[in-house]
Amino acid sequence: MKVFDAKHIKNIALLGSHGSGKTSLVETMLFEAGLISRRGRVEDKNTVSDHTEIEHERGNSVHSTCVHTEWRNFKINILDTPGLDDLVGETIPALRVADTCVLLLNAHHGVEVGTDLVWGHMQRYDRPVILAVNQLDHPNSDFEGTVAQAREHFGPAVTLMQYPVEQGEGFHRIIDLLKMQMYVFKDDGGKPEKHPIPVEEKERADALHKELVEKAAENDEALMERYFEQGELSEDEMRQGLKVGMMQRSVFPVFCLSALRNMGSGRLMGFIDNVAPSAIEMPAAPLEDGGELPCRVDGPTVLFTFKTILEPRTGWISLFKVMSGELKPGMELVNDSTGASERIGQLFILDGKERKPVEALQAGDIGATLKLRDTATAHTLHRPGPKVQLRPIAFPEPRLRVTVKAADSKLEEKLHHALLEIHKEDPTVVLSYIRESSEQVLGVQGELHLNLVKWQLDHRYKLDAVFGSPKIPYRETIRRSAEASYRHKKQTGGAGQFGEVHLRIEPYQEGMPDPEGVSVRKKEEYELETGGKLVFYNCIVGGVIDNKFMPSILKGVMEKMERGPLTGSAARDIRVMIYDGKMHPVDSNDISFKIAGMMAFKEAFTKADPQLMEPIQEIDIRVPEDLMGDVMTDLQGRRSVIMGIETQGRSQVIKAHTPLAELDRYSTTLRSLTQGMGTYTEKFHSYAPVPADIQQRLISSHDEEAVHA
Ligand SMILES: Nc1nc2c(ncn2[C@@H]2O[C@H](COP(=O)(O)OP(=O)(O)OP(=O)(O)O)[C@@H](O)[C@H]2O)c(=O)[nH]1
Ligand SMILES: [Mg+2]
Repeated sequence: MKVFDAKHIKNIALLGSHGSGKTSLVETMLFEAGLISRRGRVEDKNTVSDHTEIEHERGNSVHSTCVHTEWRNFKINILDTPGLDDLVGETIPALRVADTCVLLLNAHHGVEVGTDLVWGHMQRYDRPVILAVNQLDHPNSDFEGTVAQAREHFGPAVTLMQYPVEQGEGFHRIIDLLKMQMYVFKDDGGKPEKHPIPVEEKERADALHKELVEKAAENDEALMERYFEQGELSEDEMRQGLKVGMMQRSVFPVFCLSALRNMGSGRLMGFIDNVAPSAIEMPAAPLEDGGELPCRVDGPTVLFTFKTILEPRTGWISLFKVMSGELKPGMELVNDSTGASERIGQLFILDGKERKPVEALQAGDIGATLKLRDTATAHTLHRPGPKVQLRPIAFPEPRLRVTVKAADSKLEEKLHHALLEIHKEDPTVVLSYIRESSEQVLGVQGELHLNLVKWQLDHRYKLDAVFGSPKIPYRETIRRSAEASYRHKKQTGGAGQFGEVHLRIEPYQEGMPDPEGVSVRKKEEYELETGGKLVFYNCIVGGVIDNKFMPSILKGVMEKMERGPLTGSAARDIRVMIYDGKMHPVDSNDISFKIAGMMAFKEAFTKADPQLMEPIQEIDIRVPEDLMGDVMTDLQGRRSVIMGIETQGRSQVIKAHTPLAELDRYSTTLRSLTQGMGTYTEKFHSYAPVPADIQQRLISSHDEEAVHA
């Protein structure tokens, strides 16, 4: 496999909504470059990029796949991303290592939900963008409509490089506004014939060419001057100006395609070669320590891993970008994230499922290696020596959380291990353990994503798992003070037990003065693991309870607070004053006073107007204006408090406070309410009292469960 020098390497990410034709375009680019002799089709399950079993089963991309093509002495590394929004965990790493984004627009759908959603992610990476309007052969193709929508969504940087002379069945001619030629394709596509622009297109082509020249000139003063002097720019001068414009993101060049009919990919690849920036032309990569790492061949060898794949027979495959220097097999590197030293064994480039060995990879290139000992995605590897750490990848927070356990509890360990492996491959599958409810919780991006995890567990790990909704971490507290006492007495043969505790409990607010009517001998404050505080006062006078039993009473109170009297949820923000009690010279011991403390607390709690508190989430929902009504109605049905609405671009962002208990699988509902247009983020905001009727329902169902446990 030839080693390409950094100047001749271009890294592109293919992005766009589901079904816009990215994988089909990859097939065409490989075929046009002569790297494959026959073009596969997604429907025939024989494309280079959609090569995994799940992709064949689903008929769409599930993973980001790395392939490369070669066009006129340039190597183009292509990252074919999945268009479905749930699979954003695959798209974001591709965005991170690509130097140019090629965003596909489907000519018969225009700018779709998926387009807008991926555009949102692209914005965070600030990469040059090429727009490719695909499916121009489709009967409902509407190039003008699509371009108009693109301008509405992405702004005036949208710049025509080409336009189709006709669309639909008859599509076979493209006017190129840089070269001012017409490309005429044969029915089966491939290499077009170049013709002069026909008379009937001349006026339009000239006008659009003029717009393009001005667009190219406006990014460079010298070019602008030359344009004013000559009224025209040469092709190379236009390319120069367009490159500057692309890197400044003031030019998003638009190309025409029919991936299915193999029309237009050659011109697109030519433009990528001549105009899109190579990695060494891109700004230096930011480091964690605030420094920068320029992409230079003569720099220190630094890799950034952006994908980790587990292959049954091979083991772990790490995909990386050479961020600086040169890489050769046998090199010893240090993983800056784990500290592990990693020896680079074989070096490959990946083309779908194929691995092609290479002798070396230069700065800017993308490659893979096997069996690294302790390296995962978004790790920095460098030569032993000073620390170099690139910024990690910011993966989105889960949008759907479910509990997961093995159907057969004997296989729990195996399930945990399997989920950790799935997480290593897809960092947006997040595993956590909730100690309070002893639940293993899986965080994913949505229902589809969850189904893919289920598919993996089933197909790859032969594991049957049970999924459910995580318990709501309610809290319990009190609204007024109450007193209670409890005598624990057991004197029926053997070691006796005796302990009597009298206590008062009160709601606790930060900064409140010490309690009245008792003499405080000792005060202890505890930050509770589950949130809030317990303030424990020893107000015993006359030694009625020996100090040595105080910790046991506290233990009893704390145990009862861990599993509160109402619904077994953790209690918080209570102060307890132990002000009286009784001991027995022989039978009093720690366990007696622990039980007496626990039971006295429980009794006082039920008399202190106990209140269940529920977690309130702060949610930001982004929806197109015309769909806001339905979303608002639905929110009101979820006991939400609308905190505000603001306009952001073409969307409305609703800010609301909603009980977590009302948000189970909300991402799914929001998708169906908004045909997939709506997205939302949520984070914990505060605790608030549960309404009385709901509190009653929760207490009864808890009691019910306790009866049947
Ligand atoms: N008519 C027409 N159909 C096309 C064209 N390109 C792709 N298709 C069809 O559109 C469907 C989706 O194509 P894919 O290449 O899988 O689209 P994708 O963007 O990779 O989809 P995801 O992987 O789900 O993101 C397939 O049935 C293709 O045959 C085109 O230029 N014209
Ligand atoms: Mg695809």
